[in-house]
Amino acid sequence: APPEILMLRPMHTVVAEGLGARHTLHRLDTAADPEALLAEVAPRIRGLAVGAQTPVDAALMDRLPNLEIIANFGVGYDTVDARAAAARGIVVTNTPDVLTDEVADLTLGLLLATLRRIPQAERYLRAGRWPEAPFPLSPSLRGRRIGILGLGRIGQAIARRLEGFGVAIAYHGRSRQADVPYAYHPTLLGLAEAVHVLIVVAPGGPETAGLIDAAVLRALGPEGVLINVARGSLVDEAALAAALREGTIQAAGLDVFAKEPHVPAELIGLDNAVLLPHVGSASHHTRAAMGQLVVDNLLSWFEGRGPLTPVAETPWRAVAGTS
Ligand code: 8YV
Repeated sequence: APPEILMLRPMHTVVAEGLGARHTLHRLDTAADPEALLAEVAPRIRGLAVGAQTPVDAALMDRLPNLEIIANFGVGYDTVDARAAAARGIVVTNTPDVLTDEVADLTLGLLLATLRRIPQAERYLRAGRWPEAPFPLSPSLRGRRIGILGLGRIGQAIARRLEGFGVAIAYHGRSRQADVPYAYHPTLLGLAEAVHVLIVVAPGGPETAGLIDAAVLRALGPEGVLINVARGSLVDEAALAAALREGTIQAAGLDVFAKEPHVPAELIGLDNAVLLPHVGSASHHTRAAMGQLVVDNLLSWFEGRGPLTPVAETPWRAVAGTS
């Protein structure tokens, strides 16, 4: 019998189309009675296709005794308890690489929008205010030092783009990286003190929760700008709103929030914040590529060729011809 796969919530059409052909796909999102469907199919489910909206915790894994693989749509997989999966011998995959350039592009767009106040300028024009007076002068990227928290695949793609803008680049992460020409700071506080812009692109989850706190924002200083394209959980949002309101930092550009899709009203009320609805990877091109990688991980697994992009917590031996 074809392997049975469960989808909890709506996902990109590429996922359902790609899986439907060779697998039996059960969809809780379109089921009349999701709980009844889950109870019926749970013992037969061997694969799970998930997006960031649904946490996959140990309790769910325990309801699926024959689960072999969890394929996550997204490079970040903080909503999947990967350690619990590892303990049960379940492989977790994510979607690295295919979204790197897209997210890096968006980050540069958000950085420039925040500094040069592009959305505010556009609102000014649409409000008919241009004839009254020119739009007020904005802060600038010129002469700034940029700090990157998390110099992984996406962080490095952002840094490569920033090189073209002629700005100094520094970074902080768990360890210094060989072969990168950027200044390493062993502490986040040290990095925040040394730069004017802090770009957050580190993984979410308990280990990084609340890293950007009041002390880091104070260190960033009155000309400081915070850009977050990672996870809202890394930032103390109340401290950030206070820092923006009181001029502790100059501005912030945020693509992610702690309780998406809820955005604190306090942030929405601030003119020095540029706020986006988590669109870092959200182009037709890149979302299709991410969906295809979810499908390809599952196809590869059920053809006995191993996962294509397993996460660090559930490593897999390299399979000849696939790496
Ligand atoms: C996801 C993301 O598409 O990849 C990630 O980590 O945040 C986005 O690209 C988003 O989580 C939707 O599931």
